Amino acid sequence: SRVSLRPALAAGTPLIGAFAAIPSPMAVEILAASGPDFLCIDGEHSPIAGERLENMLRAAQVHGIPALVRVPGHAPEAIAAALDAGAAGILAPRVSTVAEARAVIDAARYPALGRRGAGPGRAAGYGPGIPDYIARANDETVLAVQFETVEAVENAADILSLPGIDLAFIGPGDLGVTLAAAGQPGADALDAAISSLAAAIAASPVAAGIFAGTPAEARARIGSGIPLVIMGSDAMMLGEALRSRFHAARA
Ligand code: 3PY
Repeated sequence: SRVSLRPALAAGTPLIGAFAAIPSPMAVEILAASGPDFLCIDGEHSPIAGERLENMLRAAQVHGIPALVRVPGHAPEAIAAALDAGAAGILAPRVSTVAEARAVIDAARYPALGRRGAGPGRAAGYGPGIPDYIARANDETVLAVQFETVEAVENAADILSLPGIDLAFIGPGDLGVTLAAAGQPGADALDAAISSLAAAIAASPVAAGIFAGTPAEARARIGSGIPLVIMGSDAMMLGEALRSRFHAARA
């Protein structure tokens, strides 16, 4: 059964999730059973696509947890494949210009908003549900764009004025890297860029989200008015838990 994050995003409900980066339906089941509001399967930085992606989506659905998919880039084929496989929505990485945002909207939305192809196999139950799915998908699937470059900070307001985007997700890691490359290293420049993005998003009808490395950071972001947080990944948390256990056993 399809679950939709859209009402929660529209209401500004705090939503805490994590990246599913381990390319395994079993890892998704462990993550989904651990209490997230949603999860985001990471096809950008992990080797996840095709049938494996489909099985990871199935695993999340077994537990009733909405699963977004971070696609590897802006290729319409990858965006359509994730949505057709039953993703609750997609997160497009590195959206920095209006042209890039338009390309992603085109791929993720059916006409008139975009040009998504009408073959939603698994997402529509493989058959009679297709017309109904196509009629509802623009209102029910999530299109999230990731702001993570200096260019995105400059273009955020213009990008957010385009119809069809539900969520703007801030990536502090890449943002810090691109700020440093532009001659603005350090925490203060990063904080200023994040504040500028958060203000642009707050002034738009689009919901705000951000990556957080720790529970304390997640709480602080939610307290600052950014309701959706992706708190690390299953791979990071597995490493963290194992390191702490080995360390404790040897203490
Ligand atoms: C970033 O922080 O840049 C990320 O991509 C995390 O999702």
